[in-house]
Amino acid sequence: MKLVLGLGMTGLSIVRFLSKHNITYRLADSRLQPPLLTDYLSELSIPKPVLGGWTKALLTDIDEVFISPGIAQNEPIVIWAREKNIPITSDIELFARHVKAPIIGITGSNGKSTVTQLLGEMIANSGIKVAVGGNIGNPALDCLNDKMKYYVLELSSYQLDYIQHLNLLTGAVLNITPDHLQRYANFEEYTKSKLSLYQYCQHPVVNIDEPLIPIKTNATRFGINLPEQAGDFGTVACHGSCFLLKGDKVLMDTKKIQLIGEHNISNILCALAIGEQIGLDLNSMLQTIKCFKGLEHRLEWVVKKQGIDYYNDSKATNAVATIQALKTLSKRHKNITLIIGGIKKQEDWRVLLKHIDKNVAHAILIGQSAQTLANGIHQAQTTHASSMQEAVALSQKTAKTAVLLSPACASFDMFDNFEHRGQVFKKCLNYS
Ligand code: UMA
Ligand code: ADP
Repeated sequence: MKLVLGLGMTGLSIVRFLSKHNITYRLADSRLQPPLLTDYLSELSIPKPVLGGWTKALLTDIDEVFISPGIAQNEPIVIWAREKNIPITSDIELFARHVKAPIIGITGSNGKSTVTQLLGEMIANSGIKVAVGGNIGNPALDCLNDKMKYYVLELSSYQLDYIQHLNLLTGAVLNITPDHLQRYANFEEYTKSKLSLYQYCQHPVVNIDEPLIPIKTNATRFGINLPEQAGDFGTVACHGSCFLLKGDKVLMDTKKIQLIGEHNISNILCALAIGEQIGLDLNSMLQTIKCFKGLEHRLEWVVKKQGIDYYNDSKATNAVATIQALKTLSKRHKNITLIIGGIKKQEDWRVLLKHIDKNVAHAILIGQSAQTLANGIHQAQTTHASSMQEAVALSQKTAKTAVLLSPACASFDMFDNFEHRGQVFKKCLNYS
């Protein structure tokens, strides 16, 4: 019998799959009210899930554990299963055992969802059936469909940690900067987790701007600077404009791109490099890039009200993402009003604080980390707000040019998740 751990999105997708294939399972979640309990009970109902604290008895008669990514490797249940030599497998590996079409894997600390979505749209716009899933919010097993010719999967480090076997046609690690360090002994372990994606890749795609990524000789390469080799994707600045390049061939003026920021140019180059790997037509990919507006909650321009531009970057849950947002917007707006704060990750904020002092006129501080931020910000004015409503109202009174919600933090102290936080922000602006 299989043991399925976790009744969130992943757990539900696993039990749906097992039950469709008449594979018997036991389902357990350490929470008394797991988020998808009602969905499970209305869809499958038996076997009844085992809820609350885990015991060793859960492993009786189990030959394989399918684990949800939110469950850390140091949880006793994981240790007990390893002691009994019971294999622990992710939903991604189970998916890969059954899939018929090639898989493309995308990981990295920031930009995964943007690249996964853009690449998916590039493939779909070439008239090829493709499914986009994984950590982006659509469990891989729910995407399985024999009509698909490709799968583009966003893979988190949590998912990669529970994979032993996977065959990726191609894939990329976009970048590696501190994130989720509460789950790892140190940054080196987190880096190893991200780089493990390349163990499974037939045709690696690498970001030559990321020093932590070893450059393999058979890799397709991309980077912000002038390409070094004919097959590399890069850019060149010329007479005040910037152009996407493949080798020395000019592909497109970046003015035609709707996404903003150098980080998004890097994301676009990665999608182009992978698209090229799988033989997509360059012109068709460039057309998709021109039309791509980006995903909600990622440096998303929301509205202009009384001369002030409002941006929702709720998905910025670490310092690097907020730094990129400030770097990008400071080229368009002076004296930014920043709404920032939440649950701080285990990361160094010194560079972030410097960027705030340099580019922000007024920082409105929310959530658990408000006081830490207040202690570290010296040039910008700071005000505490106890809710998003209060933060937005304050921003409307004091903003000079632009208001940016870019929290640099996880959202769970005040919201269900980053989507909820972004939606509340937009609702406060009467825009949702
Ligand atoms: N949990 C328990 N007890 C359990 C099982 C889970 O307390 O028995 C807790 C976990 O510790 C975690 C939470 O429940 O805090 C959710 O974990 P989960 O593994 O049940 O999550 P799922 O609903 O299955 O969603 C997961 C991904 N979540 C995580 O990795 C935490 C989703 O990514 C992903 O979209 C989904 O699978 C489909 O593949 C979310 C995420 O935040 C968006 N990912 C992290 C990120 O992007 O930074 C890695
Ligand atoms: P992920 O899926 O890795 O979290 P997203 O595409 O959802 O990535 O973007 C998350 C946050 O990171 C957003 O604030 C976005 O503006 C920022 N971001 C996107 N791409 C990059 C990048 N290449 N480098 C740094 N930050 C990025």
